[in-house]
Amino acid sequence: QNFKFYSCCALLVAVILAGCGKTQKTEESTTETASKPKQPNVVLIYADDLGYGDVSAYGATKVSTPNIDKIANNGMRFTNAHATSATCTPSRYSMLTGRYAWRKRGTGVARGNAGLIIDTARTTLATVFKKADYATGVVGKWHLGLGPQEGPDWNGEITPGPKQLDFDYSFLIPATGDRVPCVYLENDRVVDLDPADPIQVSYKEKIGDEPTGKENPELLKMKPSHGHDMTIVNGISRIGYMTGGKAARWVDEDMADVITHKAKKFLTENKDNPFFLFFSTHDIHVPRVPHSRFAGKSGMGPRGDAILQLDWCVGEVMNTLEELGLSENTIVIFTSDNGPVVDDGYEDEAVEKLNGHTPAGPLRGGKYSAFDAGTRIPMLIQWPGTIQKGKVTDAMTSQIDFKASFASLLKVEVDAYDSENLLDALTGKTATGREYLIEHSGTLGIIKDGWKYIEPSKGPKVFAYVDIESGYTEEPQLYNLNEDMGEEKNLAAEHPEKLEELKTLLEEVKNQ
Ligand code: NG6
Ligand code: CA
Repeated sequence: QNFKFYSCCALLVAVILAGCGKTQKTEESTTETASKPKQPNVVLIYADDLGYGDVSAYGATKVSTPNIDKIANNGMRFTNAHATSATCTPSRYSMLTGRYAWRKRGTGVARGNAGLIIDTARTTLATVFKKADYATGVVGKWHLGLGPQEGPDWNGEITPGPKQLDFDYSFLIPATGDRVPCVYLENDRVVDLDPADPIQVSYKEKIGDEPTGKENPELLKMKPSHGHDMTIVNGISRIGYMTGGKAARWVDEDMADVITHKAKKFLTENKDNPFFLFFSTHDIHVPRVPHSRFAGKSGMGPRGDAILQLDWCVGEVMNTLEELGLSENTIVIFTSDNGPVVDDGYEDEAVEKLNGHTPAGPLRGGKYSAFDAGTRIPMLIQWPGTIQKGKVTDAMTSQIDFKASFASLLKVEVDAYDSENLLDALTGKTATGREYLIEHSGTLGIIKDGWKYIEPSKGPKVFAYVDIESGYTEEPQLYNLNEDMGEEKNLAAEHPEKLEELKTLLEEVKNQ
């Protein structure tokens, strides 16, 4: 009896002591907080193929994006922000590594069965956050290859991948919605794969006996307008052939829901520690097959509906941050990987139902193009308490600079390569951005002091399939963007000294 009493007392004392310890610890961390503020979380929302004119905050009137606009109202809108390239893979490669993709062969639009194209010896944007003890995650479109050089075996552990590049967690669309294999990967493995039905992928020849868009167009719910006539998955023919993995295949209509759910789950699970989430949406890339909640709602066909769906995804992420009490201490970046395209290979009425909408806004060209619409994209950054609400900046910035800028913010050392510390411009402290900026499409361009030079290159004037001006000419081009945002007047002949200056600078950057 006595023993029981004493042990009860002992337990009580222990509880009180532990309680004291806890109080003391809280006090300690309060003191710590006073000298060192809690590190901000970072959420990078990366839209796909979203143009400068596709968002109402950037002047779109035919389609409305209230959730995206809210970031502009609560934060800062960039009028002169750039993706590094006019297509997805090189843009992502440059943004994540801080190194221009055009410095390395094999960084063009990746096949769905390409090996990982980022050398795992390199540091990435995720490394910056890892070094600062953040939890790091990537959810959504990857398109940087996976596994060994010869490509992945989809039926086992697929490595190297995001993990080796310092992302703790990944949930991936391996390449694009229009490329096989049409399955999700979670942390190195295909989700819901039945080992009795292994996946095989080929980009060379048909494998297995599944119908293709070319042979069985009658089975399609959306027909290709160019390419995209290989294996049919969910009534849509894709680029590449696949067989097997039936239980693992995605349903395009559910894709936004699936990845948004995973993004929210990552936020919730990491609410108590600083985190970096790279949320890479599938919208508004082809095939545009939005959920029935959005289908038909924009009046602009699936492309407009996909914009509404994208806006919903953004709203879900923002609401989750709010519910978790994290909005105040989270930096949210919203931007796009390259410029807009209307018909990108499927008959989805994007052209017919455009309804006067201008995806590129006032810019010339579009996705794939050396003209500005190829890489000049919408970008919004919100950071309550640090970035002034509703601010608009014309600082010239590139997504390649995220790496050095966050390294500076978090005081960690990484190789910057081509990445510049633009922290002050990205947080609105200064309106001064980059001194010069490189644009990459099939050719290179350089912008400095409002002047833009495009290197001469061979190739078609217009990419006929997508009806986008390439910006390629065999003569050098020089534009004064301050006076001629639409790049209409080539001033190369009138300003030979400017031309020479930019050409020389571009050569220097190439040789760095
Ligand atoms: C092109 C595809 C296009 C799109 C693009 C990559 C055809 C005819 N066109 O080759 O549909 O997938 O590659 O887009 O196949 S990106 O945004 O991922 O760079
Ligand atoms: Ca893209």
